[in-house]
Amino acid sequence: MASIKEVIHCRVCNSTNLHVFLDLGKMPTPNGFLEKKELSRKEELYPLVVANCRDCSLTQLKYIVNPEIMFRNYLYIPSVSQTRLNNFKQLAEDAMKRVKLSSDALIVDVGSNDGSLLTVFKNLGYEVIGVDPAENLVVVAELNGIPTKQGYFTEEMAERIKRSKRTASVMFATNVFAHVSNIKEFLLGIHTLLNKEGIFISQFPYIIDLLKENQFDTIYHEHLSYFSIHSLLRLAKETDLDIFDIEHSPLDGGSVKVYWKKKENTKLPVKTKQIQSFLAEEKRLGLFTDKPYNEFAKRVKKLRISTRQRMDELRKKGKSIVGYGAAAKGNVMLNYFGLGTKVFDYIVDSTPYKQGKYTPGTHIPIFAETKILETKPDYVLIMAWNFKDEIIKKNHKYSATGGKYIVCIPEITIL
Ligand code: JHZ
Ligand code: ZN
Repeated sequence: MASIKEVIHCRVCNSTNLHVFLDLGKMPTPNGFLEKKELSRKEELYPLVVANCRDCSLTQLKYIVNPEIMFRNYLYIPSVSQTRLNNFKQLAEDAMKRVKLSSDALIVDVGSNDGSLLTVFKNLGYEVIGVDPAENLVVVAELNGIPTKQGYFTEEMAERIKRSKRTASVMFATNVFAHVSNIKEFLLGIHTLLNKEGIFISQFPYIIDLLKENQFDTIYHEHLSYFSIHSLLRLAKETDLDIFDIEHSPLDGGSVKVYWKKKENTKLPVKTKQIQSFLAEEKRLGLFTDKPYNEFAKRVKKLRISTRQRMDELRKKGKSIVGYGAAAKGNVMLNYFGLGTKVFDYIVDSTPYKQGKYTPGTHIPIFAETKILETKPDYVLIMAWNFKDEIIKKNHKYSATGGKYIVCIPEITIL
């Protein structure tokens, strides 16, 4: 595959009626952190352009980057964020309430990263298997005691796991669905590997929250799709899977948990009322019209201007500013706003693999979190705004010495 491909047909309904509503410009991939020796090399930049399908309401990227460039060596891990680990624990408990697991039940996580979610099940004595394309993380997961298949989840991979083990009672894909180009094949794989009474839980940021809260920074090359429930149900229709429940969660600024089962499993009731209420809200907000997307784009452009102005003012007053959380979303914000080393002295991040590296495109150095108390900057801009509460709580000593926080989603605000 070439390094970049234009999307002409909607991933869900095949329509060509795609309406581009926001162009965030060309930028490096959001987890393309650099070593010091790489700083002088020219970075590869890719267009970041997003469109909504007028026929099925799927929001999607207009250009997709070859996944091998983004995922083979991956620096993001979930286990450094307690909020995310708590979510995994809740997801596991939720699954166990919904399916009665026998002692030989198999649990599969697709996009299993360092194995954090499966560890919950492993500690309860269940057999687990992870699937992940990142070679470096497969090594980490195996060291954590989580058997992991390296590669992308396809029907063929599902067959292989089924043949070597058995079918799965519970399957997960948390923050993975959006990353998959051939989503129909992915769901075929789920159908192949899931057992008759099993459930599949997918969790991902919800388009409604993204639009309402100006979360433009969750739009990046790794996220090919931004699902509405309408688009998801349309997708489900083409498979032998049913969506039987949907729940909203506050994670990552607003996510949905979507519960799937095999059509042949009639024991699990479909929560039609609950599903209908999501559909009604999407209709009410006009997701099939261009309006909410165009209005969002307008607000995002304004946010760019207001944030740059605010940062400029602070720097002119001689204030020091650092960033908190070298998140993928943080890199989108920095690149789109055009904020680099003139504004930020450094960024801190709890991920050991990111420390000592530099942010893609903007080349800001990344340090361990302890640096904040060592240098006591005037302002800390929380780029991982989805973990704002966890970060502020953990750094109470910084606030106690007069340090101030800034967030720029949904609006630029000094807390
Ligand atoms: P976080 C990644 O996005 C990429 P990112 C991916 N595409 C996706 O969808 C989401 O994850 C799920 C740091 N941190 O999780 C850790 C601290 O330093 O919002 C992370 O680098 N101290 C798979 O990268 C970053 O912030 C802390 O106390 O936007 C948060 O990144 C905490 C809580 C976090 O995902
Ligand atoms: Zn469509």
